[in-house]
Amino acid sequence: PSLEKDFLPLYYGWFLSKRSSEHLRKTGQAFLDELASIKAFKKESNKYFGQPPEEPKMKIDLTGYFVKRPPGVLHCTTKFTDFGKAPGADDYAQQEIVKTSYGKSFFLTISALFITPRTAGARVEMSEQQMLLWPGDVDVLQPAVSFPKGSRAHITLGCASGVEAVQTGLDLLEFVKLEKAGNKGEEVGEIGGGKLVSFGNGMWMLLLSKKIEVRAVFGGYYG
Ligand code: ACK
Repeated sequence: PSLEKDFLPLYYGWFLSKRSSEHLRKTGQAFLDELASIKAFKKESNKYFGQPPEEPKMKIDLTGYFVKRPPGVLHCTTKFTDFGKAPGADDYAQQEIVKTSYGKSFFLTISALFITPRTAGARVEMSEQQMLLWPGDVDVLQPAVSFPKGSRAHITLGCASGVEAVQTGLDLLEFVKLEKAGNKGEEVGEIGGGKLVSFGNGMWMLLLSKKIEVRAVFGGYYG
């Protein structure tokens, strides 16, 4: 037994393989490109995505809009531990499943891509086994609204200027909140990859007709 307290990472999560990461980035970019050229999107992009009002018909560069992209390989955060300072960090790190899964390889399933005026991300659908690594205290929107376990699971693809990555999971919970309230959004049509749904307020989701499987290793990021 060590006399030192374990040094915890900034966050735990699944880190995509380089190949899967590149594939998902490309798929995300293709989605942004196609979305930007859709009539219904152009109609409101002006309002929510800062399209210059003097050029309402110009196609907005969404890839440029989500200018803050994660460096290196993409990841799906399970628990943000902030080097041990975050609430629940020790409890999470001490779980047997977290220790035994460390360094193990998984396949994650991505069921949808989404954007809001703040973030662009991919929705992750966990298996029951993967759900064991999901913390019990993160599927919450303040003030104190809880969602089914795993609702927040996502991969950040990009953030608008001035927006922090933590926002992507919160944005996904906003979609879940609408779904929970019975709001299925407005189906805009089929585009490459799936069904495009608009939820208003610049919130768009692409429900993938063929879910994407990515390879990922569970571990910690120390920065
Ligand atoms: O895109 P993400 O899931 O959102 O991955 C990054 C990662 O940790 C490094 O910043 C996530 N993150 C940052 N702060 C928090 C927080 N307070 N709660 C949950 N996740 C967070 C961020």
